[in-house]
Parts: sequence; structure tokens; C-alpha cells
Amino acid sequence: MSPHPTTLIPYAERIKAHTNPTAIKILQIMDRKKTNLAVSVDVSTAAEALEVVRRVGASVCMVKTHVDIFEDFTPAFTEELVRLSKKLDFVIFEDRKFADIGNTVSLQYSSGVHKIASWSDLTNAHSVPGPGIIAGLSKIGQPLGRGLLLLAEMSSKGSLAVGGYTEETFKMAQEAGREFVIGFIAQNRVDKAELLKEKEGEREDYLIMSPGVGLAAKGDSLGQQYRTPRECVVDSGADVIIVGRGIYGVSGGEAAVRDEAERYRKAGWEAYEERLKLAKQ
Ligand code: S5P
Repeated sequence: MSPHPTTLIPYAERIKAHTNPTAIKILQIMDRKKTNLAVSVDVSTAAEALEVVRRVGASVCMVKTHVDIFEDFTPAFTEELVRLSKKLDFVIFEDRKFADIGNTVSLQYSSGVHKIASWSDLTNAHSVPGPGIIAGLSKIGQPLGRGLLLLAEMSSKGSLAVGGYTEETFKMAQEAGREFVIGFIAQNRVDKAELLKEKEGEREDYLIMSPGVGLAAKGDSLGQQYRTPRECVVDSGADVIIVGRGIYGVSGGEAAVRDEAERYRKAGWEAYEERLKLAKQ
């Protein structure tokens, strides 16, 4: 099978195919810092999460959070995270996985304790409620220059997001337009080449971000499944790899977490360079 055309284009050259400020920022950072690594900081306190971010910040294009996990969440956390994102040059992705009707998600995104839209560059949503979920989130996020990913596939065993569901999710994103929906959480290039539209010689470009990445473990006891960075980036065409426990869970203290992030960054970047070589063959 020939490689997906988007995967043969360097990140820097893909910038011009985007208008969403968050998509542009992600691709610029990836190119500048030579990293396609996102670190997920799923720890139980905000203080611990900030510690991990300080250690891994230099190696990542993105920091992914689940702020509802923290037992000590306050707005001071997001202020510090935003400060670090500017200092260390990364994008913030609150992995909220919205899944309700448009009106409810617009409130969940803008309000409540977390006020996600006010500090998170990127968030994500399930497509199960239909296009109203995109409309509800975009009303809040698009004026702020935020971006949205749809979950088209999941890394966990037995996921129902397969086949027709995945295809319909892609279509829903395509119909919504890329002013706000910039890509997918997926395990494969769900933006199949033959479905991509072309305008004035420019092909539609979507960012594929893949969680379920590990260099050591193959999975966990709760259905998570891991692939290596190379499997994700070269074999399946992912643009960004998302790593959680593989990095923040490593034993050996502060320096070990920093070193592990660097190890994943290198593995992800070498895989990206390897796939670009396929373009020259
Ligand atoms: O399909 C998915 C989608 C997501 S966003 N599978 C996932 O694992 N995730 C998230 O990625 C999950 O919520 C977690 O925050 C991270 C994976 O963490 P790890 O510790 O298993 O690497």
C-alpha cells in the first residue's frame, strides 16, 4: 500500500494548508523543536503535574491534561501552565472528550470550575451526539482561536469507534470545516486519501494524534493497548504521539522523567524522518 500523501509532506510545509491558529502553532512548534511528542500528565495533583511539565516541557510540542483528575485544582494551575507553555513553547490540550448535546458542551467548555476554553488551546470531542457537538464547542472556541479534535478511533480494546463510526466521524469533521476541527484522535489515517478535497491545488490537511504509545509495555490491565512510536508514525501515519505513563511513570526521579521524554522525542522524530524518506523513493 502506498503511503498516505499527507505523511510525505514535512510538518513545516503543511502549515500553509491551515487557517486555524492552534493548528498552525502546533505545526510551527513541531518543526522548531523537532518534536512530535505530546505528554499526557495524568497525575493526581496539580503540583505534581506542573513538576512533570517543567521536566518534559523542552521535549514536547504539546502537554495534555485531564484537569478533572486533580484533587487540588485551582485557576492558579492553569495560569502557571499557560506561563510554562509560553516559556517552554508547547500547546495545551485539555483532553475533555466532550460527548453531549451542543448546548451542554458549550457550557461545559466555557464555564464551571475549569473554564477550559479560557486556557486550553486544543480540546476533543466524541462524534456520537452528531454535528451539534461541533457547533456548540465552536461557538465558544473558534473566536478564541482554539482547535478541536474528534475521536475517530480509540486505543482501548473493544472500542466501538471502528468501521462506519470512524468513517462518519471523518465526514462530520469534513462537513464542519477546518476553521475549528483540525484533526482526529485516531490509531490510523482516518482521513483517507481518496476522501480529501482539493482547492486551488491545496489538499485538505488533518492532524492525526495517536495515544496508546509505549516503548516498554504492550498494554495495561484495563484494556489500554500500546504501540511503539515507529509503529504509530511510520506504519500508521500518526502526526503526533501521545505518551502518558511511559514517561511520567518512569522510576528514577526527576532526571529519569526528563531523559525518558527525550528518548520518546527522539524515537518519534526519527520515525517522522524515516517516513519522509519514503517520499524521495
Ligand atoms: O483512544 C484514546 C484516546 C485518548 S485521548 N486512548 C487514550 O489512551 N487516550 C488518552 O491518552 C488517555 O485518556 C490518557 O490520558 C492517555 C494515555 O495514557 P497512557 O498512560 O496510557 O500513555
